[in-house]
Amino acid sequence: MIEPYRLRVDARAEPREVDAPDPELSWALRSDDRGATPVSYRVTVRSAADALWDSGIREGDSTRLRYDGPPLIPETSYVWTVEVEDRQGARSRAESTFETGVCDWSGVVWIGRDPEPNGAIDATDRDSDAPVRPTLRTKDLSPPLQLRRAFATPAAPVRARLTVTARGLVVPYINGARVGDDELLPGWTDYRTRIQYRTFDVTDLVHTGENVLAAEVGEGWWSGFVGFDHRHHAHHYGTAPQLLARLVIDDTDGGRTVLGTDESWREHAGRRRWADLLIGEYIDSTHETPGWTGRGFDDSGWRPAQVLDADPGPLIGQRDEPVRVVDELAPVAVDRTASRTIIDFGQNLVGRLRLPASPDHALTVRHGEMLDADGELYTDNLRSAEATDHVRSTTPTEPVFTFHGFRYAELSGADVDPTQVRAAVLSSDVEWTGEVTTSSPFLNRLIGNIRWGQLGNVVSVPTDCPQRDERLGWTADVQVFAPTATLNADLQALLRRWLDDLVSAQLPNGSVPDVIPRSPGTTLFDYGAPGWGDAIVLVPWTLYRAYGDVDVLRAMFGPMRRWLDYVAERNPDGLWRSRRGNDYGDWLSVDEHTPKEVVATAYHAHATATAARIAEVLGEHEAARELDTRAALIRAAFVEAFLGEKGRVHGDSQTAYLMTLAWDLAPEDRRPALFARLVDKIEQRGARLTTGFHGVALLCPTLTRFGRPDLAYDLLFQREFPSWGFSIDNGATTIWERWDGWTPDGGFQTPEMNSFNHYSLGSVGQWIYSDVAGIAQADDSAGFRRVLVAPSIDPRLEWVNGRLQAPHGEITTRWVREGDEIVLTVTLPPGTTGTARLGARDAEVRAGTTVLRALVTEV
Ligand code: RAM
Repeated sequence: MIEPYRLRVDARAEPREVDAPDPELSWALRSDDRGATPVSYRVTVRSAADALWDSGIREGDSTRLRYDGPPLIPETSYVWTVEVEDRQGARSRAESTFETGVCDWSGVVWIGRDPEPNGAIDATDRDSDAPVRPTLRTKDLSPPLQLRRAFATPAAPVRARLTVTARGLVVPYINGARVGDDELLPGWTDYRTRIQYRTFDVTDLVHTGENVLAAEVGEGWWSGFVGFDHRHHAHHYGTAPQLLARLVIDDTDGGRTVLGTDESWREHAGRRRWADLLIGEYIDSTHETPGWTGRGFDDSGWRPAQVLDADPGPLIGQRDEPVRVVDELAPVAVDRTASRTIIDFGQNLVGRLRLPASPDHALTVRHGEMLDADGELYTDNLRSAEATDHVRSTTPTEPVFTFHGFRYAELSGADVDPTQVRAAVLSSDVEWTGEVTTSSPFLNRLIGNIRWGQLGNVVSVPTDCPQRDERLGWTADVQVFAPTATLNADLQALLRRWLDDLVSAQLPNGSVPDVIPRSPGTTLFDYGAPGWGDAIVLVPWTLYRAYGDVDVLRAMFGPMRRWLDYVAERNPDGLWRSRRGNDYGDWLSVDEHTPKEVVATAYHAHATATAARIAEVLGEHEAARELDTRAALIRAAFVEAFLGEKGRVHGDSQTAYLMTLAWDLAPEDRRPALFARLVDKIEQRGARLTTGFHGVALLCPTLTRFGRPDLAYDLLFQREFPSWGFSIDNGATTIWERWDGWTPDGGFQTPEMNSFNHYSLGSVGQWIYSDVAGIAQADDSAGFRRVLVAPSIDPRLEWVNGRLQAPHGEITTRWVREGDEIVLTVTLPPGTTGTARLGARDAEVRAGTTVLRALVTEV
């Protein structure tokens, strides 16, 4: 029997905000039967009242289907089922739910604080005896809003839904209880083109009689500090935060009450005195308004909220998993002096502290990734991000409208028990789908560092770094890391939503900005750069490969062609010499420079060839031919301009050879000489790399592909500078931005740009899946439908275990030494087939478990 599981609607589990008319329903398969083969499937959708749609029995082993029934009704709960039949005729069914989003916003408006300072409370009050002195930046921040509205219901509801969002960040409450556990809601999108809303089931929170709907609202990305543009620090989208909420109560008689944000709400500042993503949060419970989120609170002294915008604007249902607290860490070490306590959490992480009460004095918490030579907190690399919280509180508490990237926290100003402090880890709460564990603790640490880098840099948006005044959606960073990230976790929904922002940001001339969401305050990054702008082609391709998502290719095909045309029209001879935007090159390489026209032209060839493959997948044969021809011309121009007679590429850097080989830029007969030169260059340095953001992703895969996996492993296990191992031996628990972020001789690299949590150089994670664990797929397979399990066996490893929750089901691999043999075990889900390879031995693999053995001497 084949069992469907992991039911998804538009790549999310049980979403409540589906606003597409034809959501995609998908499922994975599992079975205990070897060779289990699905032969048909059938999907049904029903609402409480009606059976709505029955796909009928469909032949085949597909695990996804678009809804194609009568129009879905907004704000309705649906149950859907999928039934799968195997070859023996056995059937198995699974069931899940989804709800449709809101399309009628009448009566609901954006509300916020009355900007006039003549109301009952001066919103910008600053207490003269405040325990915390405002800084140049914090002096202009206003306290987050506390907004509330009481209402009465004659009877307990049969169904109640709260839909909520903010221009800013919101924490909603009903009758004193926090609604849901989303953090940083509604996440960061290009708010000018889309603002996500969330819907919560609040049936159990609404009671008969008096009820209170309340919310705290902070500035967030909307009006707080974003990035580092010194001409435009804050107020990128608006000047003050706003709330939009809609509560729908269905009663037993079929009646429906709708109430939302309007002028009947009241507002008052409370214990959060200021809050900003980059600066930090100040909590002072002497300003507490106890009980304000619940019933029986007298808000007559509060002033009316102001309607700030009657137009709901570009609202969309939340597309991806929300940010949540996904982990909590306790201190691993504490260093106390008379003036301060430094807590070490043992892990560079992203989040904020959960603090014990400090009723009498304000506790000041500073955050840093490293300690300096004197054992003090190192914060120079945060640039203008103050990353400082202040808390005077009668109860244990934590900030909610800020986050920090840190391993160490320095406490001062109040005496609290540091062992009671916890670090709450924030991340987009996606499913972690992949893992590799090995017999090498060192390699496991590297894998862990890559994973922690992803956790901290996928907080609603895929960012470069989470700590300094940057935290932007740099396109190249995600472009190079996505092949790793999409195996580690299911990022399909998140990256698709991010790509929507990328398309919105594309300029009319086709150029693609360097950071997405595009910063509305600056045009600094609008001019697409090689490897950065190419994300418009390469990220969709990665999503297709990882998840079999053809729709993303369809949606992105037009925009990606506009980008390629933009480059091609300005560089008709194929060499990308003109209009390279900020032209970063092989960013942060060491000791070797790759000429920027080489990087640019190589990327242009690669992106154009990839677009040709995309066209082929989409059945756009003519476009595919045209793009193929173009790619061939660019390659020919590359060879002509940059390939020397003696197997040299212009620049003679590792990255120059890697791009030429990995992207098939040179004719086949010239590749052996190029590869020999690459190997030579690496070996001459004693198996050391020089690659930057772009070259590094190609290093181990290219060495393996052309026959030197041993050298790839040498680089992987290298401990001397520059290497991943060097950072680990110097205490790294995440991937550093730069190979030389810290060295024994030079100390810290320039504080101008020195993040210790940047995932880009962690792109080797993809190779660890494919070639260390053997979790890979055939070149023309997508969504791991046809696997190619061919791990490279290396003497430094005794065993390796791999797991991937692929879209169709779970794949596991294991190889282990047993005496003079290597034993490879591959387990596949129903419907998945492929090849396993051990040395010269190939075996067909299919659903269930296959074991392959070879002598160590043969592999
Ligand atoms: C840095 C970012 C990012 C990189 C750009 C070019 O500021 O941190 O990693 O893509 O520069």
